[in-house]
Amino acid sequence: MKKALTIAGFDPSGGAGLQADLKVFHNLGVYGLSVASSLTAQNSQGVKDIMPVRSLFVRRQLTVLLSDITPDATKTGMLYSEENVEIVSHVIRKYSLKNLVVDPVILSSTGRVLAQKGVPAAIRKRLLPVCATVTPNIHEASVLTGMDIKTRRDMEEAALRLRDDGAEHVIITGGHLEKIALDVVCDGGFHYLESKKVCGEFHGTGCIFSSAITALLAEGYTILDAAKRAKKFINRSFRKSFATGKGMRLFNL
Ligand code: PXL
Repeated sequence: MKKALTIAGFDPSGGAGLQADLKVFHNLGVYGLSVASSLTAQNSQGVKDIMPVRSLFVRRQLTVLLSDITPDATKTGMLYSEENVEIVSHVIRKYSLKNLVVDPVILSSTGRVLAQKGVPAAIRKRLLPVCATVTPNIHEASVLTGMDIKTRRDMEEAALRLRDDGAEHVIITGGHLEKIALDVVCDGGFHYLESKKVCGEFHGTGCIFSSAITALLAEGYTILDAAKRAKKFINRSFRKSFATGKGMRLFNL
């Protein structure tokens, strides 16, 4: 059985973060391991509070787990503090973790800041050089690069800049050009994944996309095939989402 590890935030609504990642891993037939880098108080209407897990305890969770079990792929989600980015990057190098997917979580869908100020720069410096792919949405890619991304050409330029930081592949998601949801995959050249734009407010889309890629890498798919399959997975998931609270729709994976 292949194993995938998520290092991310705890979401009591189950729509994003660790809970969503574990559901995706299970759905795709991969055994899920998980390390909490932050706790949140949130519901379908948004994130109300955040408690970062102390970086030394993030390290402890990781080293105890990794001294026993080696994941076939790993993803990072909401790390929240610069210290957590540093510690996670250190452990990833120490254990030579392969197939690393970095989801640079910076803002929630409702606009709450999910990363302290130094986190974007720390992600670029510490995590991009060791990742197989980074999966920012347009907003995250704008914050990471300092660009104002509006067009397909801007997405390509941002992807090249993140590749210059050492990311083997860059996948920028959610370029809503007219009726199309466009993802740009960059491995030096460019590949375009297009699908119809889905209406509605969803919680956890980015987490689900990146954890699907992580599970598929654990199973041995290439990044491009994993991205194509993850896009299909998220489109199936939209159809299975439901409005159970007063706010955004949650994915019932
Ligand atoms: O979707 C970004 C995200 C990631 N991780 C956690 C979250 C959110 C958004 O709310 O709560 C834990």
